[in-house]
Amino acid sequence: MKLVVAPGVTHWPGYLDASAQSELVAALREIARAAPFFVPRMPGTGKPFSVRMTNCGALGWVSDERGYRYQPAHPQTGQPWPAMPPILMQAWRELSGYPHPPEACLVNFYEASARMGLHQDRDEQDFEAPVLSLSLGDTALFRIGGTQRGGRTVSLKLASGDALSFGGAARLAYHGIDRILAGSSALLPQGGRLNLTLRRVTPPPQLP
Ligand code: MD3
Ligand code: FE
Repeated sequence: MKLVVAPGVTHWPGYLDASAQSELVAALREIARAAPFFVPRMPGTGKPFSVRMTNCGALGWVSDERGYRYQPAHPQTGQPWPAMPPILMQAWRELSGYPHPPEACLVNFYEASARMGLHQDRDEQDFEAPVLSLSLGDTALFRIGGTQRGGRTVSLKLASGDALSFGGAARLAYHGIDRILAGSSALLPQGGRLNLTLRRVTPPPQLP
């Protein structure tokens, strides 16, 4: 079942069933073994994020004192990011409506006290492709507004297995995570929430 939450925002509650969620958690454990979670820092100030991050796919999003960017290697190991598992490529094919494959999957880990302030995702060169989010573990209270900071916002709960896509008018919307509902899921034995965002970073190849 799909719900259009706002123009460009589509929600598929329970898109991943229990077995697909477990399969994805197992794939993420392998990814985190090869590309350990790191603590991103705010450009300029160096203030740490409360969310920990890693990536899979050709490119990964990183943030440190020098700025936000996509890069092909892990900031600490220098190794290329692990490949995107087939279950993520399948979700992109089924839900994105975009004819070219994703290049980056940012994996965010939230412990119970972690938050993500309202922001826009604008480090990509291609805003034609949607961003596709998959949630695992504890439910999050997610908030989305318009393309101007300070406009009205709506809140949505994102539960384990939910998919959400942001395209068109919503691609440059402000959004953030207000809080995590600790203990709402038993998927991750130690609790917390994983969010995966699949993204196209560069424009698709041009036909001659
Ligand atoms: C709306 N992540 O990684 S996912 C992020 O739950 C991020 O970890 C949040 O915001 C999380 O940048 C929210 C939902 C989401 C992701 C990308 C968007 C919403 C979006 C891009 C444009 C508009
Ligand atoms: Fe974002």
